[in-house]
Amino acid sequence: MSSDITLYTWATANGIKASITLEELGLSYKTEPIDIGSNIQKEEWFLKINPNGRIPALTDGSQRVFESGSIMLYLADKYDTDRKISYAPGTPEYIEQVSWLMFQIGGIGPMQGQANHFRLVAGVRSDYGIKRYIDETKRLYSVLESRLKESPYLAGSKYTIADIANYTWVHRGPGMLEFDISEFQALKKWVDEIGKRATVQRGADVPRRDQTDEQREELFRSARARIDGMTNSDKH
Ligand SMILES: N[C@@H](CCC(=O)N[C@@H](CS)C(=O)NCC(=O)O)C(=O)O
Repeated sequence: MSSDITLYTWATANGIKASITLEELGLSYKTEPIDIGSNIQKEEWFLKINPNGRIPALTDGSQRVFESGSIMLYLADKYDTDRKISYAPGTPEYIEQVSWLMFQIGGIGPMQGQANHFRLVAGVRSDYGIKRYIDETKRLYSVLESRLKESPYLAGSKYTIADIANYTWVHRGPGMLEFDISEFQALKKWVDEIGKRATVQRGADVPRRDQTDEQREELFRSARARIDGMTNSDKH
């Protein structure tokens, strides 16, 4: 379907939620790469699209949409008229879908984001911070595990934007944070299945970065080694 959509993004867990949703809906869109390492997201022109200075953000004609969760809801409400990846507003499944979407936005995103920060990018080593946020990430994964033991997808019998939002964080988490996803069997099955979708693979590669999985893993390994090489700075 043709559209007037421009997606401002970078291939991170939050960024690819938007591109995977666009791919699932078969919408055409322009991609504006925002290299967050160069702080383009803090430039004046970009703050007019997302006042929070983060990716992803989207414009659809004169409409701006920021926050990955609102982008997903916007696209589903406006373009998913066949209900391919969403439930209709007003149905019990819609509420379930929004609940699991918000679970990711308010739980997995911030907690796993802090775990990534302390384990891979912090300027100091805090064993307390590492443990606190990895433990909380795993607790949140156990909530997903319980749900996926009773339901094939988070909102019910259909794959929806709630699955996409949680998937983009879960598929990388264990590798970055060094824990075994096999601890969560139902979650592993769900991740493996979603990862096979061609739409997900296309959306996860927006904007295209010439980086293999091995190169990415090596970056994570050396980032962890840098933290491991520091002295723990927690005061007891
Ligand atoms: N709650 C926001 C979080 C967005 C976010 O944290 N984006 C990160 C990339 S995953 C970012 O732009 N980081 C750069 C920065 O903080 O300046 C959302 O879901 O869209």
